[in-house]
Amino acid sequence: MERTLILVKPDGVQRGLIGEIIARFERRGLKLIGLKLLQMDRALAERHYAVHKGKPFYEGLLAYITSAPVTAMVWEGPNAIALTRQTMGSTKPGEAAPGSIRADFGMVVGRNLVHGSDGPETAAYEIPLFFKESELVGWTREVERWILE
Ligand code: D4T
Repeated sequence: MERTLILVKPDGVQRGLIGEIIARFERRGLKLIGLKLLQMDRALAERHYAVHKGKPFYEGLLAYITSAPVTAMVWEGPNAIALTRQTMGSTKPGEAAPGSIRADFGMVVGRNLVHGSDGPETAAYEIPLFFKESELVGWTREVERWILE
């Protein structure tokens, strides 16, 4: 089963959209195995966004992601990374598909509400930044056979 790190970013938390965003992944059929609310500090933000260091939007991105709490989650399922990215929509809300989170709630790239790992290696790097293995819960979902074949 594939795992991915999803963040509800500070704008999503401030706007009261945590539940709405969780509901979309939950309804899709992904399984939640980790969840916490935290305030990211600069050190964690630098590690999380290390690949963007030096880009013109880097400092603004760090200021934004550390400006208020985020909700960190790990979701699990077959093809979880691609499915969650489809549910989130393209990075730029103006290019996101209607019905996606970023299209339905966002307007600009610097307030795009959610983060999701963009590949298995990224997920393997990002998940331990936010969760110890002991904080991830392996549980049996009774409706599994009605969601997965
Ligand atoms: P995240 O990492 O937030 O899920 O976004 P994506 O995976 O969809 O997009 P990304 O890594 O290319 O960008 C990371 C983060 O930087 C912000 N950003 C991006 C920005 O403020 N200005 C920009 O021009 C770009 C490309 C938004 C997401």
